[in-house]
Amino acid sequence: MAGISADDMRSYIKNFKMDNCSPHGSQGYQGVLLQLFGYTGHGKSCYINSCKFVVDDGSYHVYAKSSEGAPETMERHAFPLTETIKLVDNRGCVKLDKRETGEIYAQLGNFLPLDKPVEWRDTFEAMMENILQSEMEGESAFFIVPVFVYSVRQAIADQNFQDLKELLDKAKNITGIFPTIILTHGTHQNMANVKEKFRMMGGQNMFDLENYTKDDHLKVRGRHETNLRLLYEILQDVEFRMKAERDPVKDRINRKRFLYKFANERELEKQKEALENQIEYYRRELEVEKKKPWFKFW
Ligand SMILES: Nc1nc2c(ncn2[C@@H]2O[C@H](COP(=O)(O)OP(=O)(O)OP(=O)(O)O)[C@@H](O)[C@H]2O)c(=O)[nH]1
Ligand SMILES: [Mg+2]
Repeated sequence: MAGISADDMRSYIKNFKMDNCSPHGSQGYQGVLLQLFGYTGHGKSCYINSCKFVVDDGSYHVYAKSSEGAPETMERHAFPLTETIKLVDNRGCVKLDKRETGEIYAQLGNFLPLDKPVEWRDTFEAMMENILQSEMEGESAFFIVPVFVYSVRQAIADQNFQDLKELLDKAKNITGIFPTIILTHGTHQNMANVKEKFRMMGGQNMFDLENYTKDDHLKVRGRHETNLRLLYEILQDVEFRMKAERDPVKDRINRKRFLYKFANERELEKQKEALENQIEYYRRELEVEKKKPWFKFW
């Protein structure tokens, strides 16, 4: 690999401090939160274990439980990678409908508590409750980096393209950063096609990755380097963004504003749908009535 060596990348990651990012110092940020999100079973938990493996450079441990088949991670958990960096394993989605995406945005905005089950709820009140409850948790100011984990084993069907694009766009709106896209099962034949689709959605920071897993964690130089390079690039980007003046309090207010707007629009859409269903119901009733003989008579 040209440029920086694996050891230097590891050392950069381990010694990364908010204070050293810019002439403005830490600007009130305590650390970096890598917020992993995406479909269930696409490799979020494995990615955390892989990161710990390559950064600690010891033996492989399963920190974040992972499995094939049924959804595994139902609670948000945060795993410290270094003193400054935490990896957050968020609940994965299945359908990507408005119920799930609402909670995904709440997770991304860091408004859902850690170590508690994440439930898909879709009312305006539930979203406001998330925000209010989060005020009672100790306020910590993290620089949030959204990281979308997608398994290349699943090709992107045309009907899913728009939903995925919207998810990534909204993740950008809430965090201020277009998500880094990690493509797991990095050696799968679908890679070129999936990558092209994400590029069309606006993806720029994309990385192919073959995760280390419980059954396959023999250290391989290429895999170690790819994993380190990914973390290194993410942190370089944080450093770049920290050069500008920022304010964690304003960041959080913006995230709340986004959630409020999203929940409000979703509520209005639901009401509109209910009204349309009601109108359709009465229209059909009227048709039935019209066909009755007494109706014709009058
Ligand atoms: N070959 C290969 N297998 C992987 C890779 N990433 C994950 N896996 C396997 O895919 C399965 C699901 O991975 P997880 O990390 O548990 O997925 P998740 O996104 O955390 O899923 P949920 O917790 O259900 O949301 C596990 O059996 C992993 O061993 C990869 O890059 N390559
Ligand atoms: Mg998981």
